Amino acid sequence: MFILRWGRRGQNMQDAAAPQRPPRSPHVRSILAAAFTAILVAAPALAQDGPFSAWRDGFSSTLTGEGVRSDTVASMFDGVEPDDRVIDRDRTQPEFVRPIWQYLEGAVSPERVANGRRQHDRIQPTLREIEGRFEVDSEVLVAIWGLESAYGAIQGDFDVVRSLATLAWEGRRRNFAESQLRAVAQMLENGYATREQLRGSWAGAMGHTQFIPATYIERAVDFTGNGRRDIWNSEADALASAANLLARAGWTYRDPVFAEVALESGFNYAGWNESARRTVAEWAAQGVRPAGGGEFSADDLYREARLIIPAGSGGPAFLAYRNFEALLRYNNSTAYVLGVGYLAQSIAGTGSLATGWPENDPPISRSQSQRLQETLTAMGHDTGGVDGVIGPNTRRAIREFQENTGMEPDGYAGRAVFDAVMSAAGERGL
Ligand SMILES: [Ca+2]
Repeated sequence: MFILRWGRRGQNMQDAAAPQRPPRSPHVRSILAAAFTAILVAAPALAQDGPFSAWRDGFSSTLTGEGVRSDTVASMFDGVEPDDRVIDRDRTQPEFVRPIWQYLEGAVSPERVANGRRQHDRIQPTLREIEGRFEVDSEVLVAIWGLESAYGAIQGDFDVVRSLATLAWEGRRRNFAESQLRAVAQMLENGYATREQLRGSWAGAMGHTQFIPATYIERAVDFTGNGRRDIWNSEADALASAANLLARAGWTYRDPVFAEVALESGFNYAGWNESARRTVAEWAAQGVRPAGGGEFSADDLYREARLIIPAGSGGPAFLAYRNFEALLRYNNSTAYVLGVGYLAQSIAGTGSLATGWPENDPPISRSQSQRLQETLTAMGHDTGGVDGVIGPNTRRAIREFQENTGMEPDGYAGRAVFDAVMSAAGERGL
C-alpha cells in the first residue's frame, strides 16, 4: 500500500497519472483546464443586456458609489474593449471527457517531475522557511506550482481586467466577474499591483500559483517582507500564498493526501457513496484494504476519509484524507487533487499504483452522456435533467440501473455502462 508522508525523498510513490475537465475552482483556476483537448461545442446563446459601454459605465458608477476612487476606476476601464477570445472560451464545452489516466499522465509527466525536483532543490531554504511558518508540505507546494504555471513559465498573458470585464458584460458569470473586479480595485488602491501587472489566464487567474483577485486579497502574503505580495515575480511570495491558502483550508502537516486501497470481493458498492466520511477503521470493517497488501497502521485507523473510485470498480480506489479536502479548496476537481498528490509524491521519491486504470472503459462523451440521461430517464431512473454533465443525480440513476442489472453499482459513466443501458433500452423497445 502506498501512503506517502511528505517531506522525505525515496519513499513509495505513484507514477501513474488522470481526468475530467477540472471544474472551475472557487479559488484558483488550474492551467490544466487548458490542456483538455476538445472539440468545442457551442453552449446556449447568452444574453448581453446591451453594449459593452453600457455595462462598463454602469459598473464604474457602482464602484465609485462603493467608495472606489474615480482615477482607480478610470485606470481599470479606460480604453478597454471586450475580448472575443474570452467569450469563446467561456461559451464552449468540451465534447470529449479526457480519461483520468490521460490527465494524470500529463500532470505527472517525467519532465514535470524532473523540473519539480530541480526547483525543489534550488529553493530548498525558502521552502523550509515556508514550511516552518505555515506547516504545509513543500512537495505539495511545488506540485501546485508545477500544475498551475509549469513552475512559473506559463502564467498567462491576458489582461485580467479586460477578461473579467468581458465575462461580466457577457453575463453568464457576471456575479463572479464583478466580485473579482472589486478585488482588483482593492489591489490597485492598496498598491499591491500596478494596472500593467494584472496579467493572467483568460478567466483571471494570476501569477506563479494562479490566484484569482478575490483569493489574492484573502490569501496572498508578502513572505519576502518588501511590502508587496508579488505572486507574479516572487516565487517565495507565491508559494507562501499557496501555503497560506492550504493552511486556512485545514491542511495537516505531514499527513497523507490519499492512499490507494483495494476493495475485497463482495464489497458492498450499494452501501457506499463518495461523500460519506468514515474512519479508516470503519472502512476496513467494510472490506477496504491497503492496495499493496498488509494492514493499515494504527495512525491510519483513526483518520477520517472518503472512499473515492474515480474510474469505477475496474480501476483503483482511494481513501481521500483531510488534506485531500484542503486541496479541493484550491481547485475543486478530484483529478486535479490526485494530480497534485501524485506529482508531490513523484517529486519526493518514486513508486507506482497497485491497480491499473480501466483503459478499455473510458468515460463517455458529452453527447453520449445526454443520450444516457435521456435513456435512463425513459427507463424510470431520475437523472435530474438532461444536460450532458454527469453529476450526483446521474450517478445515482446509473447506480440504480447497475444494481437492477447485476453490475457493480459504482456510478461510473464509462463506455461499458453506456453500452449496457443502450442494449437494455433496445430490448425494451425504448
Ligand atoms: Ca514580497
